[in-house]
Amino acid sequence: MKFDVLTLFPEMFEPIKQSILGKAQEKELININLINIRDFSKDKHKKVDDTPYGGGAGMVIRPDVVLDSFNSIKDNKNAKVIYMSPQGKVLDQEKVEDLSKEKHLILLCGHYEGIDQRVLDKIVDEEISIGNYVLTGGEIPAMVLIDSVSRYIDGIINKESVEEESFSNGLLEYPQYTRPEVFEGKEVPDILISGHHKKIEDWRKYQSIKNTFLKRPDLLEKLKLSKEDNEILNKIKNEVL
Ligand code: 4GX
Repeated sequence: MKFDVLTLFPEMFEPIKQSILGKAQEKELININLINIRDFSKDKHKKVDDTPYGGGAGMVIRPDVVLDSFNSIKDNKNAKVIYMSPQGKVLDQEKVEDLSKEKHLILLCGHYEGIDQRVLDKIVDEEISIGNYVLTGGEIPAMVLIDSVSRYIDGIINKESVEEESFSNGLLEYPQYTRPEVFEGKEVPDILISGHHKKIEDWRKYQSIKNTFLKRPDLLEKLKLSKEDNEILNKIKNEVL
């Protein structure tokens, strides 16, 4: 999968060169190409923005510079172009999984008061927000999108992890434990040491449903639980209420 990122601040993308995404790039499972929009300024001072027509605070990025940076990407006609913006639909796990099926994403990061609408109308396929709060630019949202989408690409993390993770089945995760068996007087739950796989599986399912009910009841409302899981939920409700 190829990600081209159009940004005025390519240096902000150091974090996604580390850890799992760093290894994925070494193995060429993903290719993250950073394009500095400023390189396409024709101005002698490398200026890319100007004051908004109609007045008001801040600066707006010029459409010509953005279009030239976009046109430098080869095969851009077959890519999906995403503008990171608080005006977009909020990214969720379903959207992440859909995007992971694309071969080529171009992520456009705005800064200041945004980008001239005319170039957005010309090149953007989709606006995506990472949440209902205002950031200083689209770079962190672009990294969030790349990170979440990359988890679905074969070979980056193991399949079981993708499937077991929070949200993939719509439920929160069960609690995890490792050595030592006793920590500050607190023991690991007996079942996990029993070696009884079926009982462990049932305990984990119970804990997942309980965690979701207690911490994120909003998630449970949208979920269609199986008859079995619903019975577990009713049992949990009787115990805690
Ligand atoms: N999820 N921002 C984009 C520039 C901007 C200004 C006005 C459109 C209109 C954000 C978010 C986000 C801040 C990135 C403003 N774009 N992006 N930037 N939340 O807050 O994606």
